[in-house]
Amino acid sequence: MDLAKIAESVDEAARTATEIPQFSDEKPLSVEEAYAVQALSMQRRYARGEKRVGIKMGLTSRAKMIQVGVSDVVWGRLTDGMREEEGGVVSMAKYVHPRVEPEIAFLMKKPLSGEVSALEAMSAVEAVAPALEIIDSRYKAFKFDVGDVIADNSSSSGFVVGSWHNPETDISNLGMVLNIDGRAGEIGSSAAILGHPVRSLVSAARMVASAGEELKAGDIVLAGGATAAIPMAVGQSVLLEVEGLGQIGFKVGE
Ligand code: 0L1
Ligand code: MG
Repeated sequence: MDLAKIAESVDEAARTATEIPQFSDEKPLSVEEAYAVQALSMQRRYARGEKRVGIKMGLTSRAKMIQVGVSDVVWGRLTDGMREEEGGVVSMAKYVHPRVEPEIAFLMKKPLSGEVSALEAMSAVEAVAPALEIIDSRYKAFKFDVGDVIADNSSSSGFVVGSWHNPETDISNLGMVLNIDGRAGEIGSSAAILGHPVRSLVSAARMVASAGEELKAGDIVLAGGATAAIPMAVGQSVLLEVEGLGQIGFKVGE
């Protein structure tokens, strides 16, 4: 299998916001091959001038793991080009069929990599914040297997981060409400992220290490969705309220 060709195909699909057939229709990618494709496709973005700013963790809830048929979380890379402005307008033209989900973000103050305890992970955190992830599978009808989704940067496509708070804030069980046009669309808790968002950070350290990388000081880590994702549509007002961490949102434009 030509992994560089597959990487070019997912990168072009993301760059041009064009849907493509899933690769598993022809021949499924193994998890190892899929992460190699992801790394190659991200090299193409970096070559165009985008900078890596952190990582996202995905499939961090039991429900999503079962849906995609996996027993471990997945991860993807975040770049500065994916960052959307808090309170700004997100253009649908940049995306294929985007969905938004409520998350918690970590800001790293020290490098972290490998097998670490929850305590070690939290001691490397500078701050925590409410966040919104815009996931956008490049595959037709948002249909994929685990290899497809990892190759497609784990559906990572956009994100918004709110104001940073003290890392000692108790984030174990914060109420999270994702409002669309002033009405609660999804209601959940940060506890839905692997039981506690710090578990996602522990997994992040393990997974980047297996790719020969580390979380660096200044990196943002998106811990994973606390509820199901909501499909975005032009004209929507999206607002996330996180107990104790405040509100963030954006409007959806053409
Ligand atoms: O962030 C996520 O949990 C999404 C990971 C990929 C699966 C999907 O696109 O729903
Ligand atoms: Mg997510």
